[in-house]
Amino acid sequence: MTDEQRRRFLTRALAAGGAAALAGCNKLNDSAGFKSLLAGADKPTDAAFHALTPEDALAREFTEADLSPAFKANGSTNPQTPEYLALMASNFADYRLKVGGLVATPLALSLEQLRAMPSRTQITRHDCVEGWSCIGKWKGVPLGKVIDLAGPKPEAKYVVFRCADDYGQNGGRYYESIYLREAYHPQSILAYDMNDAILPVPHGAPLRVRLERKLGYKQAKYIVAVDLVDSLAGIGAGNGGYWEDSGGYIWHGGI
Ligand SMILES: Nc1nc2c(c(=O)[nH]1)N[C@H]1C(S)=C(S)[C@@H](COP(=O)(O)O)O[C@H]1N2
Ligand SMILES: [Mo]
Repeated sequence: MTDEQRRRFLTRALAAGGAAALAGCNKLNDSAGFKSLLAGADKPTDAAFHALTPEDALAREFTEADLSPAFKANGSTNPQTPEYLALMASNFADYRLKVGGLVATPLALSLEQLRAMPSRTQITRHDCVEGWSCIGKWKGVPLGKVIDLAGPKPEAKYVVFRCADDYGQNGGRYYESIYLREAYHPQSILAYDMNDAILPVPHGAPLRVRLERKLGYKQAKYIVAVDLVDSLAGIGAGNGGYWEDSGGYIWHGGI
């Protein structure tokens, strides 16, 4: 991250901490994770981060009683790309999750197939760097199971999530990425249900990722493809995600 990007990131994050509380959600600035993010923003190396919190540690899980009365939707909430409008028109019957890149067997999985796989349900807190958190219940297929079905090649190092929405005025597709090994964290799931209902459009229908040890912008919505790659160079501007490319956000995004 350049000094300018770092300055913009911290300014945004700190301004957000002072933002008004949202109905049903809480301000983020009292969260320990958020403070550790700010502390780490100066030198966000994975090694430093994982010295504080082991990578395989679980994010806290909550109970039904803790669910936020309303879960804020943020970023894209109603994608208008022709691809997405067509999927929505068929109520996602024609949706296929493509799993490709450095895999033995590229896949195209329907929602029915994804729902037939083993599932995990988790009640967790979503923390957005804009200064709000909400607790929601997510059900989905463990990301590692989907990747294992395709068979990662030995040289695969990253998982890239490709989304159906064009973000903002720039026409750039939203995307995100993580280390391949992070896909096997027990709380890394491809969620198709939220709060005991089918995942609604504002929250990423028909499929979004939940990576419960990471900040909000890593939780890619409207996922149409998962690609295994050995380098992030040449994808977007090469920083591993839409906001990493355009907002100077930290790629690791851990909490
Ligand atoms: N495809 C896509 N995924 C996205 C975004 C987006 O704009 N497009 N916004 C991100 C941000 S910044 C946040 S905080 C969360 C918001 O998820 P929610 O709408 O379920 O609250 O989605 C993340 N994933
Ligand atoms: Mo966010």
